[in-house]
Amino acid sequence: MASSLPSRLLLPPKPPLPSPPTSSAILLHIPTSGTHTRTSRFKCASGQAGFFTKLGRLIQEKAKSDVEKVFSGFSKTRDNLAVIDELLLYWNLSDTDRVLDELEEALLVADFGPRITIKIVESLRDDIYSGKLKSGSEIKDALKRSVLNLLTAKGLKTELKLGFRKPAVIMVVGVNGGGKTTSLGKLANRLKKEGTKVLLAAGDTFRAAATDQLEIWAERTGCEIVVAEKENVKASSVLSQAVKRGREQGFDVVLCDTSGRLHTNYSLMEELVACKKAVGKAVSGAPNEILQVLDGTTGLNMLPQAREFNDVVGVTGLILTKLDGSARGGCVVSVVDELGIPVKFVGVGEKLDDLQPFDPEAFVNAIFP
Ligand SMILES: Nc1nc2c(ncn2[C@@H]2O[C@H](COP(=O)(O)OP(=O)(O)OP(=O)(O)O)[C@@H](O)[C@H]2O)c(=O)[nH]1
Ligand SMILES: [Mg+2]
Repeated sequence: MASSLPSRLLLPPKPPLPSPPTSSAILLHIPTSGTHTRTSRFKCASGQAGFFTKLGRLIQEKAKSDVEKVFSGFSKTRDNLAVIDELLLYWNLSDTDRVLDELEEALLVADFGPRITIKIVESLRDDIYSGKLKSGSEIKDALKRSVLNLLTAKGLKTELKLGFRKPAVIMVVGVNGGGKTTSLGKLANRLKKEGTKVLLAAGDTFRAAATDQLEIWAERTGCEIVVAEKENVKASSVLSQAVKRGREQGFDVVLCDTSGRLHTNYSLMEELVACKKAVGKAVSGAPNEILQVLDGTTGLNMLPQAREFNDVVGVTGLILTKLDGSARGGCVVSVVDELGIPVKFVGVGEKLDDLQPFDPEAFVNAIFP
């Protein structure tokens, strides 16, 4: 049971509420260790151009410098798509139909989904026969451009939207075993590295082991955690307590873990609605983000899951996990195209740093080097 763990941080007594800021922009004091504090480079201003907007953007910009990592994560997909380079190397006009058939197959194998694959291949065919594309390398560039267009066409923003009220609240949801807790731990690590004061909330109250698992992440990332103090506590009450604590103790972000649930289980989906409401009652406007974790290895089966969660709680962003394993990266494109929900992060391993902000351009360059 979680309560026997020495690492567990029980809720400390409530400190007095912080006094309101005297100007529209205050510097955030981020505690480091002990009694020392350091001043964050972010300014917490009222309005959208404040701390959270900058934080979301900064984390996003970091993606560009992490391209190497994304490359390693997508190595399987790259191997699958390498055949395209061979095909295009020896391409000549008379061979077009055969080459495009094989290209179509490669995209399907990489989980681009039939609709998107046909869209891409037919547009290439038109451009080849109309003389717009005259060489293998031009075809490859056009292929990359059309994938990038699919990922960006709906104007979806991939950066975190954290609003402007502290604490920002992020709920992580999804079916069992997709990688919610791991992604939440990795996200805590990223936010912490940016000087953010992060509180974890152990909202998976179904299994004691779930709390233990999150406590390990709290230790690894140096974040505080709120857990249920006894058995049979409702998830909504743990989350509400955590968000209140976050508000009272000046946390910047509260990350809420939730239990895995099948999208077809009505009562469990209703529980998620209760969690969302409880969080919103504790801090108005919360949750700022509801991130659904989708297991990349399930391929296109993830689509109905995402649709259902989105219908019930309104998903604001996706985290696609396990893209380092046997996942096929084309599913990223299918998900964005079919659901119109932005992918905000991709999971490319089990280590602390293996959560990458999703950058469409870096992604396209990673899978079609
Ligand atoms: N290779 C790889 N493994 C991952 C990734 N993300 C999570 N995992 C692994 O997937 C397994 C399940 O991860 P969890 O974080 O426990 O998943 P969960 O969604 O919280 O599971 P439940 O709480 O049981 O619903 C663990 O073994 C993780 O280490 C990833 O990006 N890559
Ligand atoms: Mg979990």
